[in-house]
Amino acid sequence: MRKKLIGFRCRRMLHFEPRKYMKSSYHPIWKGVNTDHSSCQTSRFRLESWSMEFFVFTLLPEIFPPYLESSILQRARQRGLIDVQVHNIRDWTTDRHHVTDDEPYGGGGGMVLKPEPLFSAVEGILGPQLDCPIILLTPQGRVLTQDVAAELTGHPRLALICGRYEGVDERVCEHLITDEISIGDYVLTGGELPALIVIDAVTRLLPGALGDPDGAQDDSHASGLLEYPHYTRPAEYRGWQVPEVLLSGDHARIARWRREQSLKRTLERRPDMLESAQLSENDRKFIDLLKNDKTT
Ligand code: 9WO
Repeated sequence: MRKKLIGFRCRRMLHFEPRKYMKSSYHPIWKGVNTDHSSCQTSRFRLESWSMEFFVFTLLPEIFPPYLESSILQRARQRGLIDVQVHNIRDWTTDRHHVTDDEPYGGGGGMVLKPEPLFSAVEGILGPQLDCPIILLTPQGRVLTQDVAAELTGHPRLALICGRYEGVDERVCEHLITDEISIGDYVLTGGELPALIVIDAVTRLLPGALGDPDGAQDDSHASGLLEYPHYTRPAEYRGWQVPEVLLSGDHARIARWRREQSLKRTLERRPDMLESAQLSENDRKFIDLLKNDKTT
């Protein structure tokens, strides 16, 4: 039987109606659904007939097609689940040399992305309303998690701004950007790869993107635990055996083994995730057992 629900935390609030929009607003109506995603830990929404448009603003548009034309994202675009428009910020310069950067006020090294072409590009493409999230990819943003990705599926349109040089003029951040997202605590040479990562993480949550309408529900971060180990044929490779339980055909035993492996891995590698995972009485007993094994 297909699982009808994603996750478990917000089960009460799930519904099965297609997405609808309020007039002249980008906010979908989540009838009976909790839209306060901050209180939820994992992606757990049943999304139906979803589609999204991404507007990317970058100085290096050529980075995007190879990834967007591959595999899942290519298929999602062909199915009309997503549309990605990549715009070159440089096309919106008005000077003869198409300059997009300038020296920082106050001195110091490096160059700063000028505000005018970015404002012009975003306002020119999205219109003066700017009625969708305008996201800057920056190490100073909130960190992209499965929750954030799920939250972003609630918007039919997203603008992704990719910085270059040493930074973006602060007035862009203050007056154009509505959200800042980081993919982790490291510095890159630009926001392009983070933008692709946001598109990837969000797209695979859209129903039908993975072929299986329930596909994205079972992955590690959706359950709040890390994934159990996977095996495929052959049953023995270089003398290494697939765990016997997986060949047993005993589905209850397999499910229990997988759950225990997930718990064990999460305890070993990401104990922080256990704090917020939804655990049964049996899960807790098993974890206590593991902890005792370690200390004795
Ligand atoms: C770079 C930076 C370094 C230390 C503290 C704050 C910082 N902000 C930025 C920044 O916004 N940089 C712009 C985009 C321009 C230079 C290259 N950019 C960038 C984005 N480098 N790294 C990222 C990034 C984006 C999302 N998640 C991780 C890294």
